[in-house]
Amino acid sequence: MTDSQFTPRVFSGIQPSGGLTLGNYLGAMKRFVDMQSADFETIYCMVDLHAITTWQNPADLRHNTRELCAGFIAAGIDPEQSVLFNQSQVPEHAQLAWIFNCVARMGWMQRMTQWKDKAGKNQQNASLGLFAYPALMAADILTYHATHVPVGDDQKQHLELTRDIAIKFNHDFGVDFFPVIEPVIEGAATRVMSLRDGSKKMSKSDPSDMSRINMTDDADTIAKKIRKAKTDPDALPSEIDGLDDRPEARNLVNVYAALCEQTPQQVLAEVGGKQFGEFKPMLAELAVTKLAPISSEMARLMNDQAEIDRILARGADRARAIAAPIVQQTYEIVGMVGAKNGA
Ligand code: AQP
Repeated sequence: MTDSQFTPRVFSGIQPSGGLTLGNYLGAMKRFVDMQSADFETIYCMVDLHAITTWQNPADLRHNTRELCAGFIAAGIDPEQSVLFNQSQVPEHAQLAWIFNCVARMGWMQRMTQWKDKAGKNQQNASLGLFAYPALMAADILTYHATHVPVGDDQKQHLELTRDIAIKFNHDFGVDFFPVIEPVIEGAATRVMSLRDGSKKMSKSDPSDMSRINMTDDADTIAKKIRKAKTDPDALPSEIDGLDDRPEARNLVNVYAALCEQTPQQVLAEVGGKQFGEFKPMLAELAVTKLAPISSEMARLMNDQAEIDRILARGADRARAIAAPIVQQTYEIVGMVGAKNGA
């Protein structure tokens, strides 16, 4: 299979499982905006079917889906240029996920670290959907024959599994039908860590609100969270090597670098030798400058939820126009009988 067989096409998604965090923004959404201006067709999705793999209050799910849509647009996604929609409005995702449930192997799923982390010690009580999550993710991507998938570092293993599913499907059915995707994991903040524990990822579902910066936090809250962020007593180093074994310091430097679009080394050249008492206010000011326009635009967009729903419905129509023929062809390859399924 040659790469040129497939149109360069970007797909990625974010779960409406809570408010957007700085981790989602720097690891994913900011990258989505960058790719929109490049030479790609871009498709971005609020993955609500993924969100319900853990319990979601229905009213919260509706609110979070609309707020996430507002976040995409406020961050710079143009719903005319990109296809922007929520997953459940395009049934082809779930249809292809079932086929992939029958391609993926139990052993592959059991190795997934996200499954182990989220199910924890209570795997018997976790939902079957949480276990099958990566097959749905593969379907999200491959139902558009996407070639490039920008994500944070935590999703790397799921993208490798997507490649394995595409390769096994193509091999089992003797076709060159699904592309073998390229993960795009780039930037200074591919894994933003918790502000309370430098060994844990910043996450919307962390029980501690102090562990994360939410895109809807006001300036005082952002400044307070950064002031209280866990650090160590030493001054910042001038060289990257000086961040070894200092996960909290590394995290704050990476966040600063990603926000001002520099490398961590460039940041250290500027701030090396400073104590956290001096660096934290610099970081807070930068974060507020970059995030405040996004959060105020999100609030403005949330005043017209009917317009958000129209954007999502229109995006879903455009998405289905791409996805439906690909799922139809998949059914034909697999041997499903139906009026539209060929011989
Ligand atoms: N801390 C992070 N640093 C960098 N990137 C991150 N992403 C998430 N957290 C960080 C990236 O954001 C995209 C969307 O993630 P998701 O919402 O689908 O699920 P997640 O990775 O499980 O994110 P959360 O915030 O931790 O959600 P919950 O708490 O619901 O599980 C992905 O590209 C992800 O890499």
